[in-house]
This record gives sequence, C-alpha cells and structure tokens, in this order.
Amino acid sequence: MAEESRRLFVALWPGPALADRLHDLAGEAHRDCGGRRMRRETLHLTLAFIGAVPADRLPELLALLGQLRAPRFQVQLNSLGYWPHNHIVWAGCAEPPPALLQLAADIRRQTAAIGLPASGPAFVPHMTLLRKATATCTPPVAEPVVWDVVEWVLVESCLTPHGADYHRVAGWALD
Ligand code: 3AM
Repeated sequence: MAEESRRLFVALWPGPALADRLHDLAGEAHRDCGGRRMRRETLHLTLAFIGAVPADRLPELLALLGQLRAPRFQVQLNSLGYWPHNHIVWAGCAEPPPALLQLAADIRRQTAAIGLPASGPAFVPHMTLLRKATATCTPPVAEPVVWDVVEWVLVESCLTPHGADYHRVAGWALD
C-alpha cells in the first residue's frame, strides 16, 4: 500500500483584520488586472513549499521547526507585481525586512538538512492576491498594508476541485 503523505508548506498567515485589508487590496488589483481573487481565508505569504511529506516524518519535521528561533518583524506590503509564468498578481514589499529573509533561509536550510528541501524558485517574499490575471499592468498601492508578524505556521494544502484548502498543522511564535 502507498505510504500516506501530507502536502505541506511553511507560511506567514494574516489574522482576520489584516486578511480583510488584504482582500480589499486584492479587490483594487482585480479592477485593473482581472483574474480570480484568492479567498480571504486563503491569503498567506509562503516561506517554503516543502510538498509531499511522508506522514511518519511529520513528528521529526515539527521537532526541527520548533527549534528555530527568530525575532518579530514588520512587513510593509507596499507594491503589486505580476508574474507572467504563473499569471499571478501579488503584493510585495520594496524592502523586505532582513528578519523575514533570515527566517525563510533558516527554514529552508533546516528542512533540506533532513531531506525535505523546499521546491520552487529562490525565495521572493510575496502574497498572491489574484490568480489567472488577464492584465499585466499592476496599479500602485494607495495605502501600504502594515503587518506586524508575530508567528509563522506549518500548513497542509489539500487539493480539491475548487482549489486548494489550507489547514493549519502547527504554529510557532516569533520572539
Ligand atoms: O504562495 P504562492 O501563492 O506563490 O503556488 C503555491 C503557493 O504559492 C505553491 O506553494 C504555495 C502554497 O500552496 N506551490 C504549490 N505547489 C508547488 C510546488 N510543487 C508550489 N511551490 C513550489 N513547488
């Protein structure tokens, strides 16, 4: 029988008030760029996409990630971008805080060390707002969204006919 696996990634997840604000920003982008807005409850900033993890390795992964220590930081989402290769419109920051880059690098190094490397390209902090965007020109952000990040989470992605559903597996506070 095939071994059970979980499709996992590590992310920053906004609280409800911030998700409302980001969903509004997605609405503003949608007017110019078209496509499909991410559902409010699915908005997140991916730090590392690990992919299929054998279920019996989950305790090891949780223990490893739980050992990481990182300071709190603030992310200012103050620009929009479009990637032609996957047709997404995303919110990003002109100057990513070093603590954010360090956290993503630490997570990626640690998971790779136990044979669970992140897949995909090098880390570029971004929050996907629209998928299947039809216009490539993104408007300026009228009012930056300021995010005081206090925790990071391990999330399971469950693929369904209507898109991915996300379930929090664990979370860790920043210092
Ligand atoms: O955070 P964004 O929206 O850029 O596209 C997926 C999403 O990216 C990406 O992981 C994030 C959380 O689902 N993703 C999905 N499958 C992937 C893969 N095989 C992947 N990234 C890299 N490799």
